[in-house]
Amino acid sequence: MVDIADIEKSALGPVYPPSPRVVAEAHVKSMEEYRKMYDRSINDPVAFWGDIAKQFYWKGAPEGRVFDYNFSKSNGRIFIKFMEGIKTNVCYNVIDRNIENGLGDNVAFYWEGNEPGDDSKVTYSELKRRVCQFANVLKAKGVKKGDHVAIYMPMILELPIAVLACARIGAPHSVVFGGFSAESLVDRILDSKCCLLVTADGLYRGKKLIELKSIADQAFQILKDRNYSLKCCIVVRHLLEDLDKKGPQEPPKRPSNIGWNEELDCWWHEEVANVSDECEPEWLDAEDPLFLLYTSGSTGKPKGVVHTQAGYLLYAATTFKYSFDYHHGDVYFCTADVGWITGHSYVVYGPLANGAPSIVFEGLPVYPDAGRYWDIVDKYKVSKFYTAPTAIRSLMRFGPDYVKKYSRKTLKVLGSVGEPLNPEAWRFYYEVIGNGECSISDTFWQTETGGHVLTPLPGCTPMKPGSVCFPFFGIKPVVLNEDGNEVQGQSEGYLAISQAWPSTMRTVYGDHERYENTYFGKFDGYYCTGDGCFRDKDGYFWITGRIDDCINVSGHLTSTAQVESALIEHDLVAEAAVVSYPHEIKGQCLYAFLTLIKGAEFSDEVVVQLKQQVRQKIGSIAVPDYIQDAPGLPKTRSGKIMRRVLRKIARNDHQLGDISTMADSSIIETLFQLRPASL
Ligand code: 6R9
Repeated sequence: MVDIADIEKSALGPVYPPSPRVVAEAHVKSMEEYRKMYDRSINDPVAFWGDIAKQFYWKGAPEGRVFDYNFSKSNGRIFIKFMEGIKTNVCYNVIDRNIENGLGDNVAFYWEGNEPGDDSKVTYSELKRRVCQFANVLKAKGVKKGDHVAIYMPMILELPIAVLACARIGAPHSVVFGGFSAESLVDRILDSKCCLLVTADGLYRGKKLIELKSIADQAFQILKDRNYSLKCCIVVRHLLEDLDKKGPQEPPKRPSNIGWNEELDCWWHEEVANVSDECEPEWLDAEDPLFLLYTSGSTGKPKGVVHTQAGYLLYAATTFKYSFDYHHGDVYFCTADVGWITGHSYVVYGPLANGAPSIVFEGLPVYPDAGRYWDIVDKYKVSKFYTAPTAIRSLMRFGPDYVKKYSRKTLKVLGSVGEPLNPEAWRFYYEVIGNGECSISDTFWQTETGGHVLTPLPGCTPMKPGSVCFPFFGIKPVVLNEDGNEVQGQSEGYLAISQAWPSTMRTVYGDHERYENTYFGKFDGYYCTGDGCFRDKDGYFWITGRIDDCINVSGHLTSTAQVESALIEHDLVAEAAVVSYPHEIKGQCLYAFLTLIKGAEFSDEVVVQLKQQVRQKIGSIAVPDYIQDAPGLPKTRSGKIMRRVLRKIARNDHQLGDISTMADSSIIETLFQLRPASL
């Protein structure tokens, strides 16, 4: 959580004027112009989005109201409908339409591999051919409109190609981040009933080999045990191809052992060799689903967030254009993995919808050294750059020399997303990385929102370090108090949104009730973000952090309940409670309190086993940094674990506040004494 007192201090200044480098060409040149556009987007959304929609391709016309929604459970079912009745295809709009506009020979994606020097690129025309080929492969495997396809891949070009091929044939994709475990992959495949998996032999992250196919094989075994079968598994020959091209290397750059199931597995390169490179897009309703993407839920089970065609396309395209002030000729680099929403909206759909070249980067910010991002920036002449605070903070630790080694003279806009960008990191980003000449876009949004919700606009918004500034077009944010009443002026409270925008998530896949309860249940009539915020006297928004049971680790939301249930599955564990703990680089990390079963002894060995268990059940991003012995946990009389108190104990803060509801406070002193020695 960000401290309100710190925010209040930052809110008083300094304010950074829009950077001169971007002012001259900015799409929105003044706050006055922003307000005019913003007011129209709120008061007449149909006209506002209707004008933007004219650049895209549609068949027919919407039936009934162009934009219709209900945000209030007391009025019945929650729904959002945008341009329903019109037909379109997102893949056609982000590829073919650009080719028709003369961009066929322009680069759509640059690929930069884990190893410097390992790179490639694809133009819009080539991309169309490759996407059509893969779309035909999917069709040949029996994938039809409405079927779900799971994608579990490294950051290689085949990843956006698979995504776009799904969009072309109307088969919603469900991308599972390549760092997730076999069990997480299984949970997602089962929940969304995917019929096919696309994966790769493996990848290197820095020097670490990740054998993706063998993790997928473990997943198949679990699926088989649960009587679930896939049509097929399509495997990209990524590391092995490297071996074919360059010969054996030291260390061997390939998975040690690729399992192969003749009935299920097939090679991507063999399949695409046998099909046509033309594929008529499937014309879909504006409200047909485009993709599912899982996000952590506070009750533990991940939620399949559903986005649809038209609204998502228009919102991703428009936010990309304005939040990064994109112009023809810009080269854009977003460091996010396509396994997360940022990769969906701002590596794939948003940039392509604008005909931009987007960089797909396979590697890490610190490999081979901490200058890698800036090396890429100079190599491709990147002008718009988008990353996460955790990366900025980790590079900050390496000092300015790694940055200054590179010219970075093409940079204009520096974006940030995923968690609060604290003022210190903001200044490093602005002064060191951007040489004090670039605009910072700290963009607040969520998987559920599809695109940016609060952000400054480059060349327009005067910036306050640490603030996400103002709402994007179409977003009507409100600050609510505990009772659900809107508070005005300078205020602190729950960040909610009072009117639908085109890319509001439509449902939780398979559980509309959970969707209604999670996002619309707390405050009737509002979409509740689950984040706390502060609005200062000038109307600037500041995000204070999650107010539910999710913790933001390195920009990835992790559900404490899910980690707790992974820990509890261990034979020796009776009870577990996970809280956040500040971490210099990750922003926050996980701190677990464990009560072992009677007679079991807490030891380093148990800690190692438990970390291993979480890694296997969820993935390494969910592994707690600290695990402490807890012979008992502080609980309310109704039996609820008091995580608020555990957070204080983890921080060695003896000011516990009101503990009158605690059933038995005798355990507190013991817990303070058992804090790990490493703290
Ligand atoms: C895009 C993405 C969403 C949660 C969100 C909030 C946090 C994202 C932020 C930010 C402060 C920012 N968050 N951007 N907090 N400042 N600029 O990250 O989606 O993975 O669904 O996470 O991330 O807590 O609610 P997602």
